Amino acid sequence: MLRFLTAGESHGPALTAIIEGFPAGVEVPTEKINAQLERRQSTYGRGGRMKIEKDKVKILSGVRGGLTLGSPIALQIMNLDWKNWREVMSGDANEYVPEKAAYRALTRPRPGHADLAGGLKYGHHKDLRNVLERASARETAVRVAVGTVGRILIESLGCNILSHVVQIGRVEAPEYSASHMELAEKASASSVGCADPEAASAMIEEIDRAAKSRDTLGGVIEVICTGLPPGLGSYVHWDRRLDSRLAAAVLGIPSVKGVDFGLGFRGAGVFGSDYHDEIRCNQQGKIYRSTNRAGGLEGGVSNGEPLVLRAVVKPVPTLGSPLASVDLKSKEESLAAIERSDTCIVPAAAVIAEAVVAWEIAAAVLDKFGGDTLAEIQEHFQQYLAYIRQF
Ligand code: EPS
Repeated sequence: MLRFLTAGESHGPALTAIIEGFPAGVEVPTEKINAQLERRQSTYGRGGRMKIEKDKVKILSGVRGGLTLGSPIALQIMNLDWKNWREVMSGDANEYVPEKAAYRALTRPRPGHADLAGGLKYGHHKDLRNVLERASARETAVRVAVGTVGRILIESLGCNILSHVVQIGRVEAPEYSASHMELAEKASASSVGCADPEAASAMIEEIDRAAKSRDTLGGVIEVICTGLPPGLGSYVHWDRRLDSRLAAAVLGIPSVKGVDFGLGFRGAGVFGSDYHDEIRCNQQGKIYRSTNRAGGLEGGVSNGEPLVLRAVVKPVPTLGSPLASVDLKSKEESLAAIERSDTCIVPAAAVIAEAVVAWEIAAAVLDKFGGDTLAEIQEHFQQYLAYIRQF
């Protein structure tokens, strides 16, 4: 079973992850992980924190000379902002300065953030920083590192993952007709991750407008995975459905409020005859679909078509012009706390979504083709492809 855990506070010394159940013999270059970390950081609409952090992964265990050993893989990303927070955040009572921590205490919860619910749940109402430090989307940095390890595995089997931004605020990109490769190239050349240059400029203007009025913006992203064989996931039980596992992983990204597949929510008003993808057979006897409204999954099982997943991302809840809240110290109504934050994280969410999707697909691949070494997995995979080709 492939699994991972993460630990780390936003302004703590580091983010850490431990991966368990990953096969031996996979080449994991740190540069590949760092390239994804940089993609997550360099998108338009981020705040001052991204000028401080330069995320780089350190592989602490489970990899030797670039090759996985089959043992637990420990990954670490240092928080460069830690030096400014040591006295406020240190776990070591000798370094911790209570007066400085009290000065940074947060008692006016931000609507939309985990502050209030988390403070009540864990008894942190006297200082909601104890909530926000872990609820912060900073943690997604290490999830991108973990997801990239999974991505390397599935890429070695011929799967590819890309994403693009389809909406920011009121600006929607037009439907694209480009090939997946072109879409990926154009989206990664855009600072907002949008493949359509005109829409991308309008998105940038929309973000600038929001920043000027000290407001924030959400949007919609799309992840596409090509090269998946049919048969990943299973219809036999709800928690083995690949769509339910992917949706859980993507909803686990802070700010993601909804996930759909293929036509998804847009298919609500469509007749069944215009929704479902007819099954065809070409002259060489190959079964195929001419449409992919299902988004690559039927009955919770991959069907061999590209996986297409969308996610809606809510606007960042930390507002420079704050909404009404209550000071938990005095119980008086007051404005929510203002913390340094981002205007729009939609393009970053697309990179994070790629990573968590890659991870879930890697887990599904190991469920189906499992083995302790990459060579074993590849052999099982090739055998299965040969069997599938008969149809
Ligand atoms: C975040 C608030 C901001 C973001 C942070 C997530 O951090 P800070 O409070 O330090 O300015 O920049 O995101 C990251 C640090 C990151 O690496 O993505 C929040 O409250 O969720």
